[in-house]
Amino acid sequence: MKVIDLRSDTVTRPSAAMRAAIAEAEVGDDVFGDDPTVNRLEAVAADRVGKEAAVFVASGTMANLIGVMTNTRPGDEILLGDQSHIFNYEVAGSARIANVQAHALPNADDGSLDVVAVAAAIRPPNIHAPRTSLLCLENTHNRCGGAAIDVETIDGLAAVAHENGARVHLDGARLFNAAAALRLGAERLAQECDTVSFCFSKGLGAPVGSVLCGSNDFVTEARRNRKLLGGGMRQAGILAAAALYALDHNVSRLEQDHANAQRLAEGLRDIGPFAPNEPQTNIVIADVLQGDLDSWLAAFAAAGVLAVPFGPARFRMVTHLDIQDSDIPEALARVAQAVGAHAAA
Ligand code: TLP
Repeated sequence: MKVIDLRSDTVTRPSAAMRAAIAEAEVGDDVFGDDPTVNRLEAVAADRVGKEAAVFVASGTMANLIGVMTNTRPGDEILLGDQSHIFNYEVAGSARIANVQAHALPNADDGSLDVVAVAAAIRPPNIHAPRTSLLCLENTHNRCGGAAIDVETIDGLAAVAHENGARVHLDGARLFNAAAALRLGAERLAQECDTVSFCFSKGLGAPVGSVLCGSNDFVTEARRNRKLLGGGMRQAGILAAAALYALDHNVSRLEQDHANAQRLAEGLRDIGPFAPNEPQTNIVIADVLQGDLDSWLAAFAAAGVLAVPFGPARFRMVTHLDIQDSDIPEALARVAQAVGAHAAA
């Protein structure tokens, strides 16, 4: 039985063509700035999001941590959503390593933050207070069901941060999914943000890697922080080649993942004891209305459908480029069978 792995869009395996690009990559020592493939990737990536420069890093977590470190000073405060990846899933790196204090504001269901709440949270200069130096946004928003946050909202939040002397970092791990859903360029979505990160290892199907983009001065300093974290890589061109291949071949197909997520959510709704979101991109989040989450996940897994828990009574399924259109009805049939077996028991 073929396992239909919907745990994340990180589970993809490099295609034969991507492996060929990796095998053929020209390489050098990137810490010396000598790797031509990394240099090309950084230039292409910066251009794709409309920034002057980019630095290639190992992961989305590292990109965000270096983003926070480079945009702040120890003892500063950052504002971010209480559902954000940085606040929930990055092992408190911003507290432990960047030495900043996180002030979490409630994310709305659509992944946005309230502009009035952001303005109110930015502290005026005062000898007692930390400096609020950075606002972190996320698009698409993972825990808010892959929500694509519209450009007016991003621009409005960035404007309020800038008016009050704070910078803006955008965690764009799935920025190209947001761009596809909103039918806008990724560079437009990131335009008012000072720095933006995005990942090649999620919807784009590369095995490793993310980039952190911003001004030339920012990226020069970010490279120092990458070295500090042990993230200076040597013949990283073999990884950059996969990322370049992903940008060339796997961006234009993201809408297919979004259509599959919609079909998956509709099917789950019809099956019964689950209340899924209406996915805008490739992430389906479903509340479990009856029965126990762990038992459902175990029953799905026994039927060859993998999902992850995403709250006490909630699971997540993510579509990606290793999920064929025909896998969706098959996954739904298996889930329906598991539900039928549960009802009969
Ligand atoms: N998210 C992973 C898990 O950590 C939850 C996933 O499967 O979705 N920003 C966002 C918005 C992310 O969703 C992720 C990964 C990251 C940053 C971190 O990227 P990595 O895993 O490369 O460190």
